[in-house]
Amino acid sequence: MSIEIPAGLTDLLKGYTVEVLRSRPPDLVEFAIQYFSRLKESNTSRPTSRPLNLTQSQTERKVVSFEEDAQPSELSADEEDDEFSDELHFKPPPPKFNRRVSVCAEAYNPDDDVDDGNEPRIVHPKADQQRQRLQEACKDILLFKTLDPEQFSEVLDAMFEVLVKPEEHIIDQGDDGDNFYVIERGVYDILVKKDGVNICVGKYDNKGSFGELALMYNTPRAATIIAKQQGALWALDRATFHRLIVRNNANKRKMYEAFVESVPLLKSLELSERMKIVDVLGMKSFKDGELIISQGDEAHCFYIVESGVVKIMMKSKTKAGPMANEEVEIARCSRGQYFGELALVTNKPRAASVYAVGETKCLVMDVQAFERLLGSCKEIMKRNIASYEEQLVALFGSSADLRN
Ligand code: 1OR
Ligand code: 1OR
Repeated sequence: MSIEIPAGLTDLLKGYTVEVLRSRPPDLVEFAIQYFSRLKESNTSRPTSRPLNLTQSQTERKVVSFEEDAQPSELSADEEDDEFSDELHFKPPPPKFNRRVSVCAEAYNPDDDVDDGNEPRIVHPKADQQRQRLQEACKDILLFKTLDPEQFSEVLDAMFEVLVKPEEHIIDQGDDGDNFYVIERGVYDILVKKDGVNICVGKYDNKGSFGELALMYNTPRAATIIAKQQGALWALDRATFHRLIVRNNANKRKMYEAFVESVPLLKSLELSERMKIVDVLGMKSFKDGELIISQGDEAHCFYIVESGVVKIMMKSKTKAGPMANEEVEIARCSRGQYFGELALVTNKPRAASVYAVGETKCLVMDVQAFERLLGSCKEIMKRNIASYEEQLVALFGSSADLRN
């Protein structure tokens, strides 16, 4: 007896499987309901009966993969049909599902998650100029700092450009996570619901990244992100973020667990809180004499010295005479000590400059992570800041005006 496979069944299941591999949904059944409902909607509005690629018609935002001078990249129907067996995929961006599906709030343990080397690679081809812009936008992204060059290149390959309009919601609190975003340009408000009301708790101003938490911990989006003007973002799909960034966190935790435990400032935190800090930390190396913080600059990061030494230098802006603007060394920090907190706590420009003394490595945290994760350490920082004031007077006399 032969069983006839209905026409279209293979394609149908293949399309669904590809979407599952790409989006790694926490609930396969709920995802299937969404996928096939959309397929049905799409088939009633489209004449073609090709298997649905959710991204072709469903993305709400304008996604730009190529500039006018980009190389042609359209796939032939055959190539597209072949995508399941191919190692390298040229894909349109993944969908944004607006409806919440159930979310597993279990703590993610990167140690349990091993790369079998068989997962598909997603590539959005880019023109040279476009890739340069992408590289520029990603050069200071802390989450990418611990990737090796090959992994970083894979991340860049997989990213796709998203143009946004004023008041557009990039992320809504409570949704499932689809992408991680790096800002190329634009201002974005961060809103968090308190007693049912959205409160603006911060903003991104033409730099930074967001959307990592839901993808890292498989939790609903923790905040709403709204574009305040026209802007451009680079998005990284959930599956690639998972494969390259989340898996890398297992190594990061192993490397930094003991060190972070030894940092006096972080002593009062639970182990799980310290691990969350490690997950979002970046590591930066500085050469002897390199400027790490410049007095008067706007502040974006907080630092902990991992190895080497930094010196803190301050200059007076108001002192007249030959000593005006001359930098004076006021302190040094070594392994386990932190700096760069003052401007973040006081919301003022950097009060001093900081330079590396010899080869120095620092752990770096962005201001949003600082606010989110170090709230309970702020009292300790504030006590130390009070002692800066006393030392300021002791070092320069009560009339010294070294602040900006
Ligand atoms: P996500 O995937 O949860 C929303 O989607 C994103 O907003 C989140 O990842 C972070 O990247 C970003 N609390 C939570 N998420 C924040 C916060 C934040 N700031 C930015 N995001 N807080 C504000 C800190 C200035 C704490 C609010 C209590
Ligand atoms: P920031 O964000 O202002 C410069 O960037 C950093 O230098 C500052 O945070 C502190 O982390 C660090 N006064 C001001 N900043 C200090 C001081 C300081 N010591 C370290 N920083 N002191 C008083 C100056 C006479 C303390 C001197 C021991």
